Amino acid sequence: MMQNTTITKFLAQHLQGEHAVALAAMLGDIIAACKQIAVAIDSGALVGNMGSLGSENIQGEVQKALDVITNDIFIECNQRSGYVAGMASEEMGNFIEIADKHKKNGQYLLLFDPLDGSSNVNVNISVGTIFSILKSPSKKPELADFLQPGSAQICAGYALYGTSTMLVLTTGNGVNGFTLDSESGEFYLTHPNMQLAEDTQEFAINMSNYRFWQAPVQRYIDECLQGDEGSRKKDFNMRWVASMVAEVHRILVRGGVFMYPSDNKSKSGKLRLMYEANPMSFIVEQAGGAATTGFQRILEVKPSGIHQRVPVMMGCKREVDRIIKYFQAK
Ligand code: P6P
Repeated sequence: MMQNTTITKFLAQHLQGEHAVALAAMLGDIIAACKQIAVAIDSGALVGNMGSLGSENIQGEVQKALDVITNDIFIECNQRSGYVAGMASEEMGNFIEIADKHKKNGQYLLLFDPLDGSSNVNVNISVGTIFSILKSPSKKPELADFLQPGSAQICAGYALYGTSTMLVLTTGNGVNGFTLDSESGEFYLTHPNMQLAEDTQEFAINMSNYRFWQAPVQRYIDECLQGDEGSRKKDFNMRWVASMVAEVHRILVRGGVFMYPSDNKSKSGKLRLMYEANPMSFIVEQAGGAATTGFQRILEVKPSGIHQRVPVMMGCKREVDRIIKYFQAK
């Protein structure tokens, strides 16, 4: 059944409060960027954009051509509304201040991972864009202005470039999902008021890191693997796509828990707080789930740097609460 609520109509009906006008304008630009990114990815192999550039980003990760292309698309599109005063991206060492002529309207900060899971792009597995919007204390933002806890976000969302292109977002009043109709170029409301299942029997973790995990993580996974013969008294399924956007989306739709804990290999974990963990935690909590580092609520972590990494365990609240209990019992 074809939906008839476009994302533009939905936002006009539902955005409220002091940021409503600014959010409508900024989300319009984000939607335009995600549509362009979807086209760039779709035609990637056809125009020779699937390769690596041989350069590394600030994370020390080899940059794909599409990492840079999508980063440039996001920057160009998100200067149009005049509300964004500064941007920070996984692909850029420092934040960028937007030129005065492009920020006549207001002062917000946009943080993003333009192509999360990009190592999957040349094997045709789903990838995504993650974004987070903060209020900026000034029109000339400094680094400290970006370093706000995730609880300060006014909007967060992701685009998932999968079997269909979707946009899922929250502004603090629940989570809603929209699917792109490639013929009309419109995003339509297809997943209203997304709510995480209370229970689950599915976990997502990169099992190859088992020997590096801390004891509470090994305990939780061991119990899942023991299935109905162990203390959980039910069998579990495992998934690992190596694309956080795809994992979190699956969890929003059918439940589960996603884990990228810190371990003896990466003491702070792998995922970045500001433009991966925080926006995804905001979405998961707004859908009734929970998100923890093992020691504290991710949204309460006081950032120390734009590219700071944190341990991430998020999803069904009952499972996350169990994991927290194991860290406390450690
Ligand atoms: P690994 C993608 O590079 C990413 O940042 C997340 O999207 C994903 O969940 C994780 O890293 C995958 O990491 O170590 O399994 O390749």
